[in-house]
Amino acid sequence: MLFRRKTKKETAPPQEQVTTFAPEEAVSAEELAALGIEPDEQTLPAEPAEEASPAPEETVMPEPAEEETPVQEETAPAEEEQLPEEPAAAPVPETPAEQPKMTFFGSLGKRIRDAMGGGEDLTDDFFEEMEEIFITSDIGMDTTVELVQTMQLVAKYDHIRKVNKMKDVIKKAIMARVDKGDRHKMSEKMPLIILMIGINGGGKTTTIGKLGAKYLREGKSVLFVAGDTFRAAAGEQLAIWADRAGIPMISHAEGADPSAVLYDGLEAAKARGTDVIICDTAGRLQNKKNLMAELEKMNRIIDKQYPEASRETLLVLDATTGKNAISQVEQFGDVAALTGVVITKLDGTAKGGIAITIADQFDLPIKFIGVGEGINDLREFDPAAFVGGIFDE
Ligand SMILES: Nc1nc2c(ncn2[C@@H]2O[C@H](COP(=O)(O)OP(=O)(O)O)[C@@H](O)[C@H]2O)c(=O)[nH]1
Ligand SMILES: [Mg+2]
Repeated sequence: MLFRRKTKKETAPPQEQVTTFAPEEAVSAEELAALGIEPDEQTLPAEPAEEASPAPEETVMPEPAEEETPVQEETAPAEEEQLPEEPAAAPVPETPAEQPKMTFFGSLGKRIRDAMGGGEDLTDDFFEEMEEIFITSDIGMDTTVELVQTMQLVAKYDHIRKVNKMKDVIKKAIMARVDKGDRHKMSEKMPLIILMIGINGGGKTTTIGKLGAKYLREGKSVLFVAGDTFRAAAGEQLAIWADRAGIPMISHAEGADPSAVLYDGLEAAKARGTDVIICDTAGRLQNKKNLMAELEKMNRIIDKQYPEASRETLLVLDATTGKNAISQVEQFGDVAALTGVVITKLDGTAKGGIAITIADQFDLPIKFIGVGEGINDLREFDPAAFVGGIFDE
């Protein structure tokens, strides 16, 4: 479809892509605005005196101490290794979802913070280091180059001359790629039909369970539709989540036509006045033609049965698959009109870089992130909180 914004040019060596950093070069507010960055109040350029004086803050680098604390977050899910396909065994955490500190930038965040540690002058060396950190953190070449160029522009505009003053610049550059404004929000118009698509094992069924529970907590009525009829286990697994959350579910036997299940689901939802209908699907990307036909048929059923309902089609992506997630967006983008993505398994894997790449490479908002296997381990995607996570904020 039309999501792909750029073509890859993975072959060129990184060094050749970085423009040389010339701090004195003028950057206009328009140039920043074109990148989606709101320029700060322009300070007068002639003020490097302040930067040059050995300001006492330069030694304020408390990060390493904080590195030890995040362990505390790992205590809950640190039981046994879960086998795939068996979330039945996963404990249901009864604690309500508060917003713990996000740790999905593990090594990426630490390496960025380390690179900013000294009070050195800002030169090409810093940008080359950033480039290498990005590329080795699941951030593709195109996104890396754009991030570095944006950082250089912002640094020039903001008259940043020291590497330890780069924090806001880095945040702004990443935000410019990741933040899609209101599009991160789900449609608030009820009834809402959510189709979940994505490859097997990505976390669709688990996300449906969590999302259903979330809507329920918000006072909405919810119905699950077991549209993954390809494997019996898929329906059983969704039934467990439905039980857990106390959400009704419509299902047919294994091998049934998913559209027929959806049809029944929509009839039930209309009769009950259900607010949110969440439909599972089978993620058979190997048979793209079938998948496309199946999803088209499901959409036709919705057009016919419930045209007044609002809709979301969410692609569920497993962060631990790294760059493979990119080709999944391309492939599923070909077979469905996606309205957003959910990035799962961002807990403890430190693969946050892939989220930056996906947000940058596609015109698609990240709607939710999965941060564990428990029923409360789903977060609405908040760009500022996400980017703040790099600096442990
Ligand atoms: N750690 C972690 N595991 C997850 C998350 N989301 C899903 N899983 C696990 O990933 C596996 C596959 O999930 P499932 O929902 O069955 O994927 P589906 O095949 O796309 O429906 C299961 O073991 C889930 O418990 C997450 O956010 N964090
Ligand atoms: Mg499933």
